[in-house]
Amino acid sequence: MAFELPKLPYDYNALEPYIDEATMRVHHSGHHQGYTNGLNAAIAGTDMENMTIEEILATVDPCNKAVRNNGGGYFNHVMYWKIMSPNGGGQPSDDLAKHIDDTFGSFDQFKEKFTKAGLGRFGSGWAWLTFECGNLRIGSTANQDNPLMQFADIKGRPILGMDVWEHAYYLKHQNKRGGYINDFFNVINWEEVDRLYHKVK
Ligand code: MN3
Repeated sequence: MAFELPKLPYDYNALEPYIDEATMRVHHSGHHQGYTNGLNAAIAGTDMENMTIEEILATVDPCNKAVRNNGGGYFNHVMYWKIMSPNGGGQPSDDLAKHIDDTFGSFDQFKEKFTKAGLGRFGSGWAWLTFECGNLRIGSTANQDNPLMQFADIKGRPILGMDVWEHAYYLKHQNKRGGYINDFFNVINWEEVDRLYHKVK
């Protein structure tokens, strides 16, 4: 069964002024559609047609660049749209908030470390917050790799992913990735992050 580009859970302009409409439009209808098409083409006629995207990523051969890049791109962006919201921002609550405080010291220290992970990824990639074996971890991956892949730079179940490709911010922020990351924090949908946290706990 072919993978489909999911509809955005809000309008293209809904994350203004933090994420601009033009970026959202080309990012979703252009880039994400491209990964979706590329994934479907790459798995056509293989056993992967009957697998979930999580199963595909957990077993993909690192040298299978078509599935690695397009499958990663498909999954990463499905998560990205969901973990942003026009009603986002603020901070997590309850046990996730406590877990973040216990692990990183405070929410501000978490934000600082997550920001560093995004700024420190040279070229294109993603910053991640993962949860596995009771531990929260921050890290980053190159290109469209993600923590479900066996060979990723950070492992675990992703519960928050931030796109740091230039296509995610260049129209509004040009070369200022830090400005985008700051804006991203104003739209993080902590309810969804919390759902993913409890789903894998
Ligand atoms: Mn992207």
